[in-house]
Amino acid sequence: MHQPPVPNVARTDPELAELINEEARRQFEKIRLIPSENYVSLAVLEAAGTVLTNKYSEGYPGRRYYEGQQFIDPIERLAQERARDLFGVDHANVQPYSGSPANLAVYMAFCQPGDTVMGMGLPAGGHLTHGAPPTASGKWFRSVQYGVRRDTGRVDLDEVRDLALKERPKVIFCGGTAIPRTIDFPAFAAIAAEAGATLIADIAHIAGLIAGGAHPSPVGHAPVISTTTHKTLRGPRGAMIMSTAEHASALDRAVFPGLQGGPHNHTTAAIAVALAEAAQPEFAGYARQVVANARALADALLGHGFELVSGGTDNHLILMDLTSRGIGGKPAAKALDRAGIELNYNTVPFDPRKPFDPSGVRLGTPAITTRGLREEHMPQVAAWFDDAIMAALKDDEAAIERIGGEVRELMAGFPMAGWAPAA
Ligand code: DSN
Repeated sequence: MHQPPVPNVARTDPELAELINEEARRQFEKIRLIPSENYVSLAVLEAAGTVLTNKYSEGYPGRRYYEGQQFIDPIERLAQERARDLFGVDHANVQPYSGSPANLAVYMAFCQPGDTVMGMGLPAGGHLTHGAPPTASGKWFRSVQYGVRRDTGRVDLDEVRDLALKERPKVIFCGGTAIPRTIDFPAFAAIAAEAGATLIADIAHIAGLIAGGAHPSPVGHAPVISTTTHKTLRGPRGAMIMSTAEHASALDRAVFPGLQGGPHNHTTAAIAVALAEAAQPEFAGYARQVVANARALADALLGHGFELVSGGTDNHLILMDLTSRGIGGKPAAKALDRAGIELNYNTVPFDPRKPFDPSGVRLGTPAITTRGLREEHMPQVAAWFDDAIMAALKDDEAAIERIGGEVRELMAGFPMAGWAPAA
């Protein structure tokens, strides 16, 4: 059952309590490889589930539009201070509701509608909010997009520079959602400086790796850094914008009153807890292990003949092109899920297929690392992965079910904060 238990939900809304408990069990039993997901600690869960949700606090500590902020102000100040200390930045705004609103606030702080903005294309590994055509960032701005090289699968910095000098964007986003390689922040900073643009590092995927010293930091290169708090950073669902002192008030004004009303104080408290956890020495061990596990998993998958975009990984994430295996990303992801291995189907660079039925899958190791899996488990995960794909190609549901049972058996040995067997 879910931990902490939910006896009051069970009494007043048994149907919902059952769904919560079953989701906790599902998270316990599966090998969860979605690279943007994780397991938060019980302390983060507790903080997120408090009476802080009852309070309105529009404004910032010391400057609120509602009374009764005696305890909310120090909570938000704690979160800000811990973010500043952990990442070594001048300023941190911990109020954005999530990554997309955070990035919209960045546009609001630096751009006017119609301005030119630049980011990595979604099919190449960027994020929707980095100027993708169907989003506000693509519709309200003149968006130019860079990609990766066809031969290496890596960001083409020559293309970025040429495009930036030709188009002169107001902002350049680096970072994304399907980038398996180290982001070269100094190179992006040099390009932004030459083009007269402000560099925004979206570190949502790698924030935990940066905090734990397992990926270079953008601090000192990008004056503005946006991130979610729930991926490798292992906090609640939320976001932060960090910056140099110079940009602090423009960013604060963009978040509130520009885009948002009252901050979600229960989330702010849980972010503060997660940031304190990320400052502990064990967190650096976790971050290093995430990367070691991803490398071991990538090597094992390559050993089974799978094709990985860029040939491998430097971080927590692996992007796989399944074209040569004769299966689309979506049927593969669905079969793997039935086999107890959860990931998401994903476009790969230059994908000839549509985003809702793409050629690839995206996987990563933050969640399984939190559960305690290590390099020695990765060959088995890769073998199950291969077996499940083969079974899917042969419509062999019995084999898929057998793998699911074996996965459940393995994961039963790795405790999960948030779930415990019923007493
Ligand atoms: N949805 C997130 C991810 O899975 O990477 C990005 O916003």
